[in-house]
Amino acid sequence: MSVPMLRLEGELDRPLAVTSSDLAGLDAKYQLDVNQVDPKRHGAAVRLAGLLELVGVRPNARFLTVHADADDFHASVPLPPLLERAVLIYRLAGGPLPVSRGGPFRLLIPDCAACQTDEIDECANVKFVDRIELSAEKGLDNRPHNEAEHEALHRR
Ligand SMILES: Nc1nc2c(c(=O)[nH]1)N[C@H]1C(S)=C(S)[C@@H](COP(=O)(O)O)O[C@H]1N2
Ligand SMILES: [Mo]
Repeated sequence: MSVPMLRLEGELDRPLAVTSSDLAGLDAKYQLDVNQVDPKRHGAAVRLAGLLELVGVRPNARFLTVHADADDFHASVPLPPLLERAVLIYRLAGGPLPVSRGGPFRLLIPDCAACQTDEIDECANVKFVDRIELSAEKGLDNRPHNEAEHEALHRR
């Protein structure tokens, strides 16, 4: 089985693809158990800020787009609030984060707004993340626009 990779691309000094081992190798100051920021969730996580330090965000990057090509779900949000608090969950109990938990890589923005109430809402907690893209302008975003779309998404 091939090792899952997460690609970091766009307005970066050093675009890169990382594995969960690479994430585990990031400085201890960036590591946490997601339980510390959301008591309902479990798993090893790394602060997005630490991950982005590795690739060097260019000064013109203002948006961060999280892509799940697996199910064609994408969210594009302003970078500064994400840099402050978002984390990426990448392991559970020493193994890969299961797909049932949004693995192998899942973004989590602690204390985000309820679905569809703000630009940074629960819907932006993208599961099955395979690419993170930095850009000057807002990128691809197909989060649900209304309750009907939202319900349809949760039924899939
Ligand atoms: N890849 C992917 N990520 C996704 C979704 C999705 O359909 N596909 N749904 C989003 C929506 S609308 C919500 S509200 C949250 C729900 O995550 P939770 O069940 O872990 O709270 O996941 C988000 N992440
Ligand atoms: Mo949502």
